[in-house]
This record gives sequence, C-alpha cells and structure tokens, in this order.
Amino acid sequence: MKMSAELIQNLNEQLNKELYAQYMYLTIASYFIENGYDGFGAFFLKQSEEEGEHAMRLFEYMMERDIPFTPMSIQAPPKDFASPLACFKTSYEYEQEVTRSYHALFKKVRESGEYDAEEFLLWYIKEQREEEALMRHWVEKLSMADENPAALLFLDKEARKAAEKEE
Ligand code: OFO
Repeated sequence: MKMSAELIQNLNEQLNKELYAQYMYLTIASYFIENGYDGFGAFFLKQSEEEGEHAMRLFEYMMERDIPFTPMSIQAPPKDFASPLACFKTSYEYEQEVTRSYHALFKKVRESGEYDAEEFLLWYIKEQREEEALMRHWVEKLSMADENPAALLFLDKEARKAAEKEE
C-alpha cells in the first residue's frame, strides 16, 4: 500500500526530531563532562545513543516500506544552560514535545487506514511514556537538590549507575 505524501513528510520530520534529540543529548553530555559531572555526562551519552537508535528504527521502517528518505538540516541545540536542573528541564520539555508529535502522527495514520504504520508507531508511544517518566524523575530529584554541591555530586553518581544499569 502506498503511503500518502503528507504521511511520508511527517515520518521524515519525526526522524529529524530523533536526530535532533541525539544531538541535543550529546550537547548536554558535553556540558556536564566539561563542568566535572561525569555521571550526568554518561547518562546523557547513553540517552544520545538511544535517540540515534530511534532514528535508525524509523529509517529501517521507511526503507522496508519503500518510503523515500528526505535529508533535513538538524538545528544546533542550546548549550548555555544555567544549571544541571535546566538541562533536565529542557530534556523533559523536549520529550513532551516529541510525545505530542507521535500522538498527532498516530491519529493521522489511524484515520487514514494506515494499519501497518499504526502498529509500527505503537513502539514509540510506549517509549515516549518511559522517557517522559525518566526525565520527570530527574527533574524532581534535581529540584530537591536545589544546587547544593553535595547533593548534586550524589545525584551525579546515581546518574552514572542509572546509565550503566540500562546497558
Ligand atoms: Fe526518541 O525517544 Fe524520546 O525523544
């Protein structure tokens, strides 16, 4: 079944959002590593790697369905964060934005009878739920730490453990 031009465009945009997430998390990892928080750095490197995998999953699906890939430019992410908490807040906000875009796309594929795409996108719906919960969890913890250096160093160690556990 041939996919509509609009849905093809939406899938390409979604892939671009995943690549942006990969680039943004890489940038945040660099912010942390350069500021001495290696644990948070490892956590964001892991997140960056996962976002690259999400982009590849979309790419492979598109190739399997004979959907043309359109290269698009990837925006430069911000790096001028005011604090570790600001990094997590930005990440949480972006995850919510990506969730909204997957939900909008899911609605469109359902309404257009694209059942195969609907089944494929379910994986992303679940993944976004998990990623939002993960970022929200860290925003809460960092808010409690309130820039206290000892608390931040403790959380930095916890973030490293979390990064290693997910592997
Ligand atoms: Fe790709 O999982 Fe979030 O953005």
